[in-house]
Amino acid sequence: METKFEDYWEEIRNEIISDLPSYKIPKEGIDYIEKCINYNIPGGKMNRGKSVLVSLQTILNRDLTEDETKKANILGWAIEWLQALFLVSDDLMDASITRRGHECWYRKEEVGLIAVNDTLILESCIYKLLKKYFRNEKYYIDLVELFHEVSYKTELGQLIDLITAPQNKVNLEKFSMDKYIWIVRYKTAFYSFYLPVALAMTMAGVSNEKSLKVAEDVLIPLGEYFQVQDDYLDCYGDPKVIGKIGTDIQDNKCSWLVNQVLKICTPEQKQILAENYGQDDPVKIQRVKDLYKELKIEELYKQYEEESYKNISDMISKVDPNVINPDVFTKFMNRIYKRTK
Ligand code: DMA
Ligand code: MG
Ligand code: MG
Ligand code: MG
Repeated sequence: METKFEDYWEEIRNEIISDLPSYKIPKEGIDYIEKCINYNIPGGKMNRGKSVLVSLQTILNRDLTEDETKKANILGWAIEWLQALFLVSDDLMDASITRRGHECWYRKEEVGLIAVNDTLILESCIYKLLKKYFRNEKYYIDLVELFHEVSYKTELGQLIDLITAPQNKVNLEKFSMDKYIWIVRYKTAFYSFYLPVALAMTMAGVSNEKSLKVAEDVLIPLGEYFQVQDDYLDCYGDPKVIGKIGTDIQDNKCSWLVNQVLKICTPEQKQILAENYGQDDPVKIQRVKDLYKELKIEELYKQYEEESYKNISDMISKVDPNVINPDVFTKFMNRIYKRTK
């Protein structure tokens, strides 16, 4: 029977847990880490993780060996691991309530600000996994550098996301569509879209500066589209489906929706926005949502969705198949187009 992505989870977790006694760490530490890992790593959509294998298959265009399959899935789990640590810190910084249908990790009584150190432990685990499974591959250092560079970009994106949204200091002049695009490319697109494909290309031995640039040029706009969807779902998604409760309005976020308002609103509407945005008050949040409705922001989103799909399809059709099989991108796009979660 074919091994699925999820089937590698047990092995990977054991890899990390079974190594802990070598540090002579007290038993309660092992229990805590095990709980942290079980709580935060599995349970997502696993789109990012699963896409390494699909990308590798598409690039090589042949059946993969058992070893290749395993390695691609391990890299997929390493991305899920990266995603988990970004989400733990993101929820803490965004003051979110739920994630994947559960209470956010930092909100658990026994966790709180220990979550900060937990994200660092989770990050270290990625490099332990890479070492364990890839130490002897000639592309080992390329993998390590990719994870480092993409992590750095994500952190820079998170930084600007956060300092553009100071608590209780609404200043709509800080927002702009240009800044928005920069933020979402850095905080989301690199790790969610470029990384899985770049890892597969590295494994396949087809990663060089030129081919990675071709991949980046398609995957970054795709990631941008994905984050616009995330911003839309923050306001209009069903918490039961998306597994989280939106916080962008009260968090004063430079979101896609608020930037659309700023593009078309009258000075009076801008005043209403300034008075109601970025405050954790249900009445004010509703006033902002009413303004979105008045300005038909949801309809603008539907338009954007169609246009993006066309633009990205167009970009994909121009990719030279000798550099990389364009199906890699098409498959990725079709997995997220018109998503509701
Ligand atoms: C997410 O941005 C970015 C990272 C790096 C986790 P976000 O705060 O909009 O994400 P979410 O809506 O999932 O909290
Ligand atoms: Mg968040
Ligand atoms: Mg955030
Ligand atoms: Mg969001």
